[in-house]
Amino acid sequence: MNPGTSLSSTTPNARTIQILEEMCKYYDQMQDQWRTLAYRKGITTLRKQPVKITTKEEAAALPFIGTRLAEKIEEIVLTDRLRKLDNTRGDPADKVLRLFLSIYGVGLSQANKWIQAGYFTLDDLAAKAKLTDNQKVGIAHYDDFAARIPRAEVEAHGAFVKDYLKKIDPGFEVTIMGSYRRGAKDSGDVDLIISKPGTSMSTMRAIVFGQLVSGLFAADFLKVSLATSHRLNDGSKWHGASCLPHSNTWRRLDLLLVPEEEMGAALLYFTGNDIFNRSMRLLASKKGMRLNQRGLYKDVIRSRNRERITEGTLVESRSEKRIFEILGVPWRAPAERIC
Ligand code: DCP
Ligand code: MG
Ligand code: MN
Repeated sequence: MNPGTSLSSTTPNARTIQILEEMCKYYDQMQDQWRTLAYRKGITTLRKQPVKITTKEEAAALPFIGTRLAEKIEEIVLTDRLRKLDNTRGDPADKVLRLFLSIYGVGLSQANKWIQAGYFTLDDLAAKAKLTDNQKVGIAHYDDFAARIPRAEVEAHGAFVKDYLKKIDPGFEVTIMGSYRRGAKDSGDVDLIISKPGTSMSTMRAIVFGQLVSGLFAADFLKVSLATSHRLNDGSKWHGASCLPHSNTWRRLDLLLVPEEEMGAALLYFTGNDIFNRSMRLLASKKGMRLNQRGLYKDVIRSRNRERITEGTLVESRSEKRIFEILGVPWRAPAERIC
């Protein structure tokens, strides 16, 4: 997944970490965000230990490891396995749920509805379920979207978009983001920031969502647009799939349109990872500030239950480094932004 993972074999807790990572992956597939986060934090702590952690008392004394995770660590050391993980692996209902949850854009409530309707396979869904357009694409290209994309191919998708856009307007810049910018050897999708210095959003929008996207469809590089929720999209995003010439594997592609003055905040957001972003946002809110993909804001007034009352005033959005400085966080290179 990330370059840090390969280091795990050199720690005295390598075997424990390996099994905890499998459990964490299971919770991630189940879209159980809390347990996924708890496991990731616990694994990070464990990876830093210079000695092997063998008892639940030793484990529970460490940061981010609660009693239940501590008990699991002891169980792994004593038995070389984790019953909970073995149980989930054997459960067929669970397997179906994980299959459905791994379809692009499918959440827990949709997956459970399908199970209650008696569907067990992707073929069942394709033949019998009433599907949205996104779900149809997610099922038809299930294997494509589940496959990791090698780093060189991520680069090729980025280059295709960049070359095409430069022909329309050489002033545009295209930057590959997400796990690629963190240095990952392969990625789940291709994330691109598109920007033209000194140019308004409306002008960029007209060129990118007008000429670029339609041109890339005509070139048979883009294959489909995937609908995004209006709540999450302010007209700066495009989601869909692309395919290189002479290939028939569709890849998920995300475009983010960014005005020059917001580039720092956008770089920070789109580099991730998502957990790192969450911790930066939490830190901002503890300092009375607010961080999102457009900027860092101060003087944000919140009610007693932390609900935001005012938007606050913009402090910084151009420079990624300045956002770290203002938040009092030592700079972390993209490859180190893994929690
Ligand atoms: N992001 C976020 N919160 C989300 C989704 C995304 O903060 N709920 C940010 C951080 C991510 C970046 O956007 O790193 C790109 O999102 P991806 O889902 O493409 O995730 P990655 O690129 O990090 O990993 P992958 O290789 O799986 O695509
Ligand atoms: Mg990505
Ligand atoms: Mn993405």
